[in-house]
Amino acid sequence: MHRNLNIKILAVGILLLYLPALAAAGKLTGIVKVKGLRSPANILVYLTKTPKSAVNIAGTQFVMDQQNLTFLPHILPIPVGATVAFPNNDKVDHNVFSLSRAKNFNLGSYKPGESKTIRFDKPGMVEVRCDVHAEMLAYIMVMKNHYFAVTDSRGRFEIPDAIFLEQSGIDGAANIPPGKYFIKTWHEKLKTKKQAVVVSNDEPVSIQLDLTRGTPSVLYK
Ligand SMILES: [Cu+2]
Repeated sequence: MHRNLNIKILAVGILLLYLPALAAAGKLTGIVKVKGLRSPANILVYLTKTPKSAVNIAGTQFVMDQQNLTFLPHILPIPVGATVAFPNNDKVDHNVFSLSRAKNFNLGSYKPGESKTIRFDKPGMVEVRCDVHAEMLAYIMVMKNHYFAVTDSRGRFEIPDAIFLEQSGIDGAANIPPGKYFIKTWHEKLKTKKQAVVVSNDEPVSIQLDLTRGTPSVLYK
């Protein structure tokens, strides 16, 4: 009887020891440092050469808002096949369009309070502009998997970005399976950084990426 109890306590103890590691496994966190740019925010960080990700995009709701002659957010990563709404929450008409190879579209001019949607069916970078306001510019990054994040105001990121995915209608997105991948960055004014990264089941992975000004390379080769 006593012996059984002891074994049980031992088992629970071992489980508790391992739980923190299990919870963090398959998560990749890090920080991006930039030279020659005021802020390390709005940098896309993503993994390539991953197994196919199986996120359900049926109920997703991604939004590229228009407020005060600005697209919000500035950079919006979405899984390939997802739809993006472009609500006009401004006081003037806008005409959203793109000439990008991954998606060439023109929503035409539409009024405050109206919204239009577009489905993005090819991976790649989509430069979004407004035909009325030349200063309006944003990027929709159509991603091959859900292992991506956009840096916050301090340059921090976590892949996958569970909060962003959940807010966008993707529940229970899987963490990164153990393996060796490439981590890459994309920002319109920063040289793309690409480095190998190993994700294991044993411990969380944390890395620092140092970026300099320059022209980014394409999202996928
Ligand atoms: Cu506009």
